[in-house]
Amino acid sequence: MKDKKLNAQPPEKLTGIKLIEVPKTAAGFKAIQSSFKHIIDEVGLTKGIGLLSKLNQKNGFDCPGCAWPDPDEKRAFLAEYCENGAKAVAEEATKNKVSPLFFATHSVSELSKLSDYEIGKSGRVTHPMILKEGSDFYEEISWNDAYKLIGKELNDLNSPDEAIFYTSGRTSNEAAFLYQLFVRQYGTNNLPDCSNMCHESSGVGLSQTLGIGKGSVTLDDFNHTDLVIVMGQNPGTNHPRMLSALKDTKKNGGKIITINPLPEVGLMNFKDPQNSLKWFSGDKLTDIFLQVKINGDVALLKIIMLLLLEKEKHQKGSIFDLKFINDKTANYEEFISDLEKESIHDLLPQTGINLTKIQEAADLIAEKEKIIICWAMGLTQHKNAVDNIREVVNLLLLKGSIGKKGAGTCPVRGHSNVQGDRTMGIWEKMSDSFLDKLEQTFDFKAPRNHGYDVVNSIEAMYAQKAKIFIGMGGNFVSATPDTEYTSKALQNCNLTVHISTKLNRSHLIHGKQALILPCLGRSEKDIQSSGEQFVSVENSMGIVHQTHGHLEPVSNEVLSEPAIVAGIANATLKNSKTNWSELISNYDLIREKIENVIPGFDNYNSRVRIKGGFYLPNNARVNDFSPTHNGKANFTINKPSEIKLKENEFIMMTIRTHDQYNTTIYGLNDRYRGVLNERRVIFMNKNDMKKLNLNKLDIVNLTNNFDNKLRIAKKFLVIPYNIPEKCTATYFPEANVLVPIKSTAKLSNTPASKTVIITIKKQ
Ligand SMILES: Nc1nc2c(c(=O)[nH]1)N[C@H]1C(S)=C(S)[C@@H](COP(=O)(O)OP(=O)(O)OC[C@H]3O[C@@H](n4cnc5c(=O)[nH]c(N)nc54)[C@H](O)[C@@H]3O)O[C@H]1N2
Ligand SMILES: Nc1nc2c(c(=O)[nH]1)N[C@H]1C(S)=C(S)[C@@H](COP(=O)(O)OP(=O)(O)OC[C@H]3O[C@@H](n4cnc5c(=O)[nH]c(N)nc54)[C@H](O)[C@@H]3O)O[C@H]1N2
Ligand SMILES: [Mo]
Repeated sequence: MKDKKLNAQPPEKLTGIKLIEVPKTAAGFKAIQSSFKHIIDEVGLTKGIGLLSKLNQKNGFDCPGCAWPDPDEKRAFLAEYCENGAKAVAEEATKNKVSPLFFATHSVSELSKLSDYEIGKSGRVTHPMILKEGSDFYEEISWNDAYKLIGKELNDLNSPDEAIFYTSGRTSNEAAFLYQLFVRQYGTNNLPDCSNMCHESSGVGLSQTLGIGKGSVTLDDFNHTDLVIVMGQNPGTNHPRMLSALKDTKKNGGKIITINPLPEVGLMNFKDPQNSLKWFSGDKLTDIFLQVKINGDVALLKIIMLLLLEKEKHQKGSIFDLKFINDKTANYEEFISDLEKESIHDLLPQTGINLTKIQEAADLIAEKEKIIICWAMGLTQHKNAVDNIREVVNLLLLKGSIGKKGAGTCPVRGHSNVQGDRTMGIWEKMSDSFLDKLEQTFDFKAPRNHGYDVVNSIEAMYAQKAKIFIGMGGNFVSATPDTEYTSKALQNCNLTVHISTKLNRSHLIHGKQALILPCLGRSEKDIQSSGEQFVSVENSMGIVHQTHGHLEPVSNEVLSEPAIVAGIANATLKNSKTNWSELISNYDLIREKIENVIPGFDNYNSRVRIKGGFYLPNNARVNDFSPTHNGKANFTINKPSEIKLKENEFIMMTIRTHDQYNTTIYGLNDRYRGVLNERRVIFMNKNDMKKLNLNKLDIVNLTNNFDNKLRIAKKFLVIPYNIPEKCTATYFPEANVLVPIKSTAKLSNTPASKTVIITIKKQ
């Protein structure tokens, strides 16, 4: 086919915006209403209620929505779910099917012109499909032929390092373990994952300072804490069940400080939808709201710590936990002398907050001993993201708020098993001790060179150094930065393969040949030769537990993720000493191997059968910092933001609406921000609008000029909003075209998708 035009970006089309008042509270009755609407539309009422009753129950399946943990003991009577969990489930269990007939009647180029909302609503892929070289239509292919093609193409490469194996964070422990094992037996560490774009900065910052890349708190800590500081996170939308934990904090007398450029509705006020008596009252959650400018967090934390230091100097030991600092930490003196070089006056403009307000927060922090700090993408997706995380740790260390009840670090993870996938070895730079164990257990030589992360993978495909892309879940082209560049990179490949539940844009922006391999979702039954299987996942607080689907699979042709990995491995690896077919006959056998390789999984098969699962070891939780280079918790020296905006420039953060799951668009509303039926919007401060002569709902084009390359996103509607001056917000994936591939966080290489420098022009 000549001149096949594929659209890597969502269409530049407006959908009919309606603005409503920003609601005062989150959740409540509206949330129940919205859950049921999505369930009924996608799944039907009877099947839908059955589904919700199994969601996050101990005998049910884990919500594919987020990685927030379930209560250890008490679970909600009807169901432990939230509005957005219900939407996630509805999306997966949808009645709509993408069958071979669908593909025969819809060309790839035609599908690429649809919006992501429309593509996703097409439904679940039911059969393995191939797009042959030069064709514009996917056709059915047998599983065997698909495996053979992958095996042949992989074996034809000059080096295994020319293949890339991406993972999105929904993949179970069992599937992830087999996948990385296959990839390493094949001969590469090219295992990028969505974490590279997500909490990589947390992993780097926490490992350096505390010796573990994961958070230290448990859910119960929220019942015992004096103070929770929530930074750069919008739990009302992205982790709604976290609001129940925050409500418990308040009930027990704890306080909440929120640090965010936006007064996100869910965090400010919350009505618990699980508690009908509360539907009409509502709880005030945030006690002090610090409306920080985008990327002003290091400056803000430094001011807070300077204010604390002032008090501490009056009376030694009154504010800082000197015993903890002496016994457990290193670099305190260096840290303090660096802090003293900073001036509140110079730092203040970066925060955009008045000093009295910050003083109020510092006074509250000063008097508290048990502090939890929670954060998500608002801290991790900046150029100095690792500094953000380390500065959070500095504050906790000063207060001795780590390794004790009611205190610690809480990076709130995204995908429901993103943390587990890392534990299983999905990482381009796993430690030698992990690789040694893997080699011993499976009798092979594992590659030791570090592999490509997400950004390196895109650059390698663009430069044609990598030629095959295989995605275990996810939607690479829409989730990654610099959409046009990345789409070129994928189109350079000989073969692109996606193991997916639902149709998405990455199936349409393809290599010379492309495969879609449809897999079972969380909610579906997984039957292998020894009978029905379950899989396991690890949540944001390090609890490993089982998840067990109950629905009939969407078609007889879809396979489980472990079965697909085994199929590819059998067709690719000539000399593997692993019996792949046997491993997938009974997932207990996979778990036995995991137990051999990974610390903390002793008696995996029996402990995973205990209702509620088991905790993995966590050194920071017990104040053991031996895994750091000096065996201590480390204070670090971090720099405030270096961004200097020119007169006509703005800083843009790319965020999620209330109606999307990353690149999966559930609907076109962002109810909590008062926007209905439109995604192409830019939130701006009224004063900035005035300076640019812009009115509400004017249409503008956005440009970014990083590295002297012009990137344009056209047709966005201006919305006046409560956001600091010079700061703006748009939604991804629409705005991803503006995120420069080379603009990444130092040390973690995470795309800086919350600090995009743009200019704004009226159309
Ligand atoms: N329903 C639903 N649930 C989800 C997801 C979803 O898309 N939909 N995605 C999942 C995934 S993978 C993830 S990683 C998480 C994401 O969860 P979040 O991190 O909550 O998601 P974002 O929409 O990126 O929101 C970032 C928040 O940080 C704030 N922010 C931006 N820049 C700054 C800054 O410089 N400083 C501060 N202090 N704040 C800032 C924004 O205003 C916003 O409130 O959610 C997970 N759960
Ligand atoms: N500009 C900007 N870009 C961002 C972000 C941002 O805040 N701003 N956030 C980043 C973050 S935090 C993340 S985590 C990434 C997310 O990046 P990804 O994880 O790559 O993207 P998702 O949209 O979560 O992937 C959705 C697809 O996964 C497939 N899928 C769903 N469930 C399953 C399953 O059970 N098995 C399999 N095999 N496939 C399944 C479906 O086909 C669906 O279309 O995006 C990043 N991109
Ligand atoms: Mo994420």
